[in-house]
Amino acid sequence: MMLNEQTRRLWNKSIQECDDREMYLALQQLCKERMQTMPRVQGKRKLYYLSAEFLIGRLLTCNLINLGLYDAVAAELKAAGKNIAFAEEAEPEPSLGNGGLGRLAACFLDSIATLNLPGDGVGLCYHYGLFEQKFYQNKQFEQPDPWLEPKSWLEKEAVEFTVPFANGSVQAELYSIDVPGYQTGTKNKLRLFDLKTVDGSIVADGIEFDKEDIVHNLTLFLYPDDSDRAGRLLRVYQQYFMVSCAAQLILKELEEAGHRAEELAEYAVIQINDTHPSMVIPELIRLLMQKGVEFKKAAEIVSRTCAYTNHTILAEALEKWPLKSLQAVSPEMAQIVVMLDELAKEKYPQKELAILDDGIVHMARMDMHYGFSVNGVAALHTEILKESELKPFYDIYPQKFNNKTNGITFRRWISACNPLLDEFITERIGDGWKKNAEQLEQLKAFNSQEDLQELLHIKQTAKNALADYMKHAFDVTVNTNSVFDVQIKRLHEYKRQQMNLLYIIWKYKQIKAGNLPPRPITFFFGAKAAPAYILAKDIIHALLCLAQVIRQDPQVSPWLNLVFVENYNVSKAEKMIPAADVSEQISLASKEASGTGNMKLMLNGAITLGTLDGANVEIAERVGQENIYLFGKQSEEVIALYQAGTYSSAEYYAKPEIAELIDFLLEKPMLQCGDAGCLGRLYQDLTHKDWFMALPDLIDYIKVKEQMFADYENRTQWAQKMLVNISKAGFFSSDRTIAQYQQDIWKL
Ligand code: 26V
Repeated sequence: MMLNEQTRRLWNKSIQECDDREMYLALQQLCKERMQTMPRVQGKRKLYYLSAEFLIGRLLTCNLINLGLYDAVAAELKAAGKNIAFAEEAEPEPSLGNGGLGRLAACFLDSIATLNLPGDGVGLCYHYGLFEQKFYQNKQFEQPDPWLEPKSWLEKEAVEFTVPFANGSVQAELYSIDVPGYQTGTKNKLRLFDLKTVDGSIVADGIEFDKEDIVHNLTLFLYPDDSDRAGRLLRVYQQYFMVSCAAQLILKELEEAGHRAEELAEYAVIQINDTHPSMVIPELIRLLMQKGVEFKKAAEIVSRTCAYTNHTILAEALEKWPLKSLQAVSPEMAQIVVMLDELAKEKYPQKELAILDDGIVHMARMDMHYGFSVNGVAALHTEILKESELKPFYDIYPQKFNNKTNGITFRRWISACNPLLDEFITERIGDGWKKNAEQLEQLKAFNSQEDLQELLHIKQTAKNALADYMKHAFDVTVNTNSVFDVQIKRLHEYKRQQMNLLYIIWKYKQIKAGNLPPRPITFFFGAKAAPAYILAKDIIHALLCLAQVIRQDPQVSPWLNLVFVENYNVSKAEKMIPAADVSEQISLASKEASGTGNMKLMLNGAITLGTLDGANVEIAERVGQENIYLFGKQSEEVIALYQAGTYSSAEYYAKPEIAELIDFLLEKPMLQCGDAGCLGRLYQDLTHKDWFMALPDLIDYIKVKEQMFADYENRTQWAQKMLVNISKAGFFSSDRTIAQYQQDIWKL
């Protein structure tokens, strides 16, 4: 009944008369009204999770679930002859993140609210998000991805701040999105700042715009993680705008709660999500000094308020800005950075500990000196930080370092995206696991033939649904009897999509030679490449060309299919993950800080094929050797190889069995589908550089993958592995991660 009232009020129509879009908006309105009257989570100390990215995905389904409305509205729609899925599909997806780091922030917001902890996310309201990926002539092109509409989840707040840039001030306005806890009756908020004078009309020709027109461009796009030079200063402007707004908001709320500026650390804690918001440290100090707090005292207060999370050891990803850039954006803030550097040097004069070295500001170093906590995002990652990457800091501040293995919200990554699996679990062990995920362990006992058959049936249903989607959305036909092998993540050399490519070439050649696999295989990829990351785009090109080669080969196409899903995003993930049989987690050991897709796939009963990297290590520990397929060099060996500097890809290319796979890139079938320049560049890289060592792991990868496909044929045994993976996934709930942040860092 409640929905019918809503559609009447909003559209003066019955449910039957509404189209999908009207239905979506009615449901959105229903949620928003519920949330408006919900009280905020209360507590003494409040968390501010500062992040340049919140990859929240569509919100309707999860909000309905958390508000306890989902079943009722789904039933009401069904009674009216409608399917809620169509309304869900009418929601535009905001692309406010690059990948794992942004999606993690979104999962955390859900868990923070669900654990009834007072904590808001603070970030930027990008109008076009990252970019929409289009394939044309087997290449990636980028388009703006607008998501804002007149009626959206955003609410305008009556808060405006002035952000003082060197060359004039700009005005910021605040929007927020309610974040309801799962069955808590309370909410937090995601606060997104926008530039008042932003102007989308300056964008032309894809995603090109005047990078210097700050008063019009500042909140148009999310910076892709590997962008061009011209965008860098804009990135500093964006970051300073974000943290200046955040700092003003935090001090405003402190004051409104009746506290003094000096009491900041007692009433607020700031989690700095990677170094993108690190300038909040000098900015807060600057604002405290304006309120009369002396510099050293202000630095001490802020140091007790800020905590830093590191998400990567890749040197090229650790942010360093020329001091000149900071000065060009905000001389006052830059001056505080200089003072913080001098203060740190009084105690720690060593070069490797310097915030400011040779005119370059090392953002992470500022966080480590002037934050009270430094955490990595998986056990292995934190150990590598302590032992090598951040060792000089671990030596002087051992008490600051701690690990918080990442997690994912089960509300989205099982209840919303795989309702049949949710039901399978709940029928057997009750619904306690939704609030206490470790209870999933109890599922292990349900391993009768009947249970296992039902589990396989659920997987098959999800595969059929994905195949239907691929048909109607892309006109791509997928064999639902094939194995679904899935690699979905940003395109990066260290994640080694190119190694998967070489496997598929190997398999192609095997089939040409008459060695058929036990059953057909579909390789799914989903990945965006940063627009300026040439080699990543070359890998996409090679995969798309190979897909075409296979499609056009009547001898191979019944057995192999390579499907590269265009514009991979959260809603595509929600369709692909429940359908996956095999989860490809094949990064070069030591390079993937954690990974979170690995957790989502495991939770949905996919079996991991992976290296001992990031959280794969902890997955392997839990499921045991029989329930995961591991291969490749381990992190110590890789780290030693880099230190020795002795790796030579040419030595591997000298092996004929490897050479014939790489050579295929430049053979006639590929050249007929693609661009010799792009394919040649990839060939050159693999044969002469291969910085992320795909070749040394390749033969082992092929061997283990073959074993995996053979084992897949014992369906009962495979289902048993699926069951173990699901039952051991409880640890990877972000509720666990957040409980640990709360206990060890935030103490709210
Ligand atoms: C940034 C850049 C920028 C410059 C070029 C290369 C490059 C490569 C990687 C990155 C990623 C920066 C931080 C990040 O997104 N880390 C991811 O964080 C996830 C959540 O903790 C984690 O699961 C992923 O393993 C980690 O890569």
